[in-house]
Amino acid sequence: MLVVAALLTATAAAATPLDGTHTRFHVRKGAGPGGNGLSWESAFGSLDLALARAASGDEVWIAEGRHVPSQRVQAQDPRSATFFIPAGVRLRGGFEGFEADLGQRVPGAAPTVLTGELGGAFGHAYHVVTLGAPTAQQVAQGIVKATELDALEISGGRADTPGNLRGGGILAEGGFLRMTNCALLDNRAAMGGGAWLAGGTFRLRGCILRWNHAADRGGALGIQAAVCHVAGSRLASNSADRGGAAYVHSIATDAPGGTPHVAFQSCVLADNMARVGGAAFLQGSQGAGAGRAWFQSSTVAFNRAFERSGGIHARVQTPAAAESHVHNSIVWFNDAPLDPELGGGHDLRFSNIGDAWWTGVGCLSEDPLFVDASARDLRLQAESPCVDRGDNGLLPADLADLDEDGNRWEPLPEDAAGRRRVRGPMTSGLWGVPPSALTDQGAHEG
Ligand SMILES: [Ca+2]
Ligand SMILES: [Ca+2]
Repeated sequence: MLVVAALLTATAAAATPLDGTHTRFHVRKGAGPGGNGLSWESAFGSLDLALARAASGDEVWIAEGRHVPSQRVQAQDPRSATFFIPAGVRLRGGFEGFEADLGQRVPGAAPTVLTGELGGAFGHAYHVVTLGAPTAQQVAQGIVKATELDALEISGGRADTPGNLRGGGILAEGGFLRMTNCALLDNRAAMGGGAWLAGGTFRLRGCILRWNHAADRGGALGIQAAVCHVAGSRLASNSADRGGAAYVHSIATDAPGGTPHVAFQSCVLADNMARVGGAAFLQGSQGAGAGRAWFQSSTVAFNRAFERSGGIHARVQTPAAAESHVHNSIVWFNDAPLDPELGGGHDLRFSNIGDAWWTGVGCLSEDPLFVDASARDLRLQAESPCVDRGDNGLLPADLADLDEDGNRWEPLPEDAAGRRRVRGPMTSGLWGVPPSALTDQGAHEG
């Protein structure tokens, strides 16, 4: 496995500014040597130094600038350099380098970029970030904390070589990851260009996934045998052979009325491209667990497939056919020679589908009247037929905690722009919403 942790065994942190048990480290590019990382004044000059010391429950604050990994998984291979995040460590970016609390950050003002561009003749790292899975001891003791990535841009990974074909931006096999307000940009792989998320639990909130590419499957996200809840996020202009934005495989069958394993909520999937499944490809299976995903209060538009299923493809295969559940959503203006919007098996409810062949309870097929489709402003005009045409009873639980209030079991509280999901005073009725306030179809509340 990795040699990262073994490389730096010196100077254990003395102060404990977090909670008496855990440590907050600081990283500032250009900081001189000898710092202990415990304050901005004594910041580490590289993220590698902090990651070598951080353990579950610790936090690393990273000041703006481009950060390049240098710790190699294989000593002889420069491209094996990666930021290895031990399970349960929180990485936060977007700092200018003076802040004492998170609220002092100004969104977008001080981008912290983790890049796989190694420079010189080295080219690109296979994986910009590699997620550590919890140890067997941590699992046995039930002390697995979430690994967190917060306000970071992750770009320039290239998992394009045999042995390193999955997860250009993020390689996560197992573990529990929360990713908030991050951008995955311009990463590539054979599978899961932006991120390969397998065998763990993943919650993405307020993220942008753009310009990622997979030669095979899952331009932005490859999801396999995992729990993955994506909310308030935009997946745009990604490409792949199958599943321009997302590829989903081996998902355990959701119990009726149970918690979806894979869900996109208040998300926009637009301008993605693939051979099959312009936005998403849900893989069938010859064994247990086909691809299965829920698109809830989301907009899937302007995606394109060269062969089939411009929007979402759910592969029909025996014995385990894939299936999507499209609820309170818009699937419009996608394009393909065969099945321009949807192909395969879909359960559609209270959604607006561009191809009138597809129907379901509460469904319609009328131009959704986006505010400015050509500029990809996919909010709804006041006259849009999608306004108040959703079903409040289909509002999903806030599985990714979109509003960060710690409550994952309230109804989805926000739209893709962070505005209240259902208009009207939250006083009574189903989900605490008065019957007169109805949710809209699509990612945006009109
Ligand atoms: Ca409404
Ligand atoms: Ca919440």
